[in-house]
Amino acid sequence: MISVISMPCVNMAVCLNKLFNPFSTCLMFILIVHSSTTNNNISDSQIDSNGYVAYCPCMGRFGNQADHFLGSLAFAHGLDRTLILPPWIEYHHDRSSRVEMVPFDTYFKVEALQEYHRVITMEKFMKLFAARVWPVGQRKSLCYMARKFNDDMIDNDCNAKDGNPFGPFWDNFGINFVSSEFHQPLFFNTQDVHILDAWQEKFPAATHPVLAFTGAPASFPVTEENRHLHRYLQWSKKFDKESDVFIEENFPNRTFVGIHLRNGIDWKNACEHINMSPSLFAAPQCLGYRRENGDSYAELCAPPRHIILTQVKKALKKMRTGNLFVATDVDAMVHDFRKELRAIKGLKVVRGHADSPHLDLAVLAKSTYYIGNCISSFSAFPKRERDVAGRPSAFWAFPKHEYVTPEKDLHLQVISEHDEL
Ligand SMILES: Nc1nc2c(ncn2[C@@H]2O[C@H](COP(=O)(O)OP(=O)(O)O)[C@@H](O)[C@H]2O)c(=O)[nH]1
Ligand SMILES: [Mg+2]
Repeated sequence: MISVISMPCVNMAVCLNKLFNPFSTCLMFILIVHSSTTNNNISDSQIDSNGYVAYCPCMGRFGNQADHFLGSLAFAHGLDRTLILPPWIEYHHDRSSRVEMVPFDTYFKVEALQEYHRVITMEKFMKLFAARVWPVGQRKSLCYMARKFNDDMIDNDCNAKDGNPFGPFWDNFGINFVSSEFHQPLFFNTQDVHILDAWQEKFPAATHPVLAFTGAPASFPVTEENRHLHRYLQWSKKFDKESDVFIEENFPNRTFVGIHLRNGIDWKNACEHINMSPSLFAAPQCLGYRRENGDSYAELCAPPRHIILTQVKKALKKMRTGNLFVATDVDAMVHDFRKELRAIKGLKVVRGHADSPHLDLAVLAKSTYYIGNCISSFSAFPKRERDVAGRPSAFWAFPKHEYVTPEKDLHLQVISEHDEL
């Protein structure tokens, strides 16, 4: 019966005809009722009675969003709520304000995350569960404290949809908020039982089935204790395969040094603030979370050309290969490598994919040896992936005493073409 009623209306003219035929109108009505109950036809056992966590990955590009993701996963795990996997927010190259939402599972396997905790893609949650679990009139946004940047914004509210990408993100799923709630003074460190209890008490699942955060419920950069969660972030079949094919085509023996050069103008500008920020961006990944290895310095953020050449040369020598893969946002320095390292036997320099940062990341993660930028959260992604897999990595100009003392500096500038390799 239902299958007859649910027959798709492939031709618009036939549909309109049916719509105005009294008998068909009745069928249409049943069809509409049927499809809306289908969405609600979720059994109680499929609903997480502990509730859900949703958030907008509204800060920064992929590297920042990935750091935030790991913290959000830990937060949902701490609260024992299902994490709704948001799409990744991508920005158009034309510098317009257009953003694109890329479903989470385009890049990563949902099943791998499920080994750690309950997760569901936002697309699936909105399609199958939202009407039942999170009715339209009961959607509240959650933020630490009121967000108000201009007079047009509402007082004492998260204004969760104000600005870009905030508005487009929730609009992508047709989500509007009826009101806001603030979670101050609570932060996201739910490993502290007092904090955890306070969250549960203030926001119980019975009254707050979905905690919908204006931004990620996590710190940036990812905290030390959450770094290991990266093991559950596994590339989707598509990216795993594409990176393998790329490696086989370019480096058939699969031995290569992978490097990340972050050198666009936005980066150079950011690096100018390094002296005012002893632990800028992803810096704790090499300087330590308690700055055990000192403060940031200019070369760590924007390594000079001679340091890059020296480190690459050392790495190729150590790995006994001439294969070099260069991923970059702007300048791959291909000409410099070919010229300055021409004495290296079998030197082959291959540049990455300007249009596919994720393919670059997947290839970097599979390199034999990796050198990244300690300050960059993009560089941090393959570093974590390699750490959990036990693969070796290094950072530009780190440790400082090896690369930037005045005497070493002089020494490093002389790169002999005739060194034994
Ligand atoms: N294709 C490609 N894009 C890159 C590379 N490095 C940086 N980008 C782009 O620049 C963005 C840098 O922003 P983000 O990921 O937040 O990292 P961060 O700014 O370096 O901390 C990335 O998301 C990419 O879009 C690279 O090696 N390859
Ligand atoms: Mg960034």
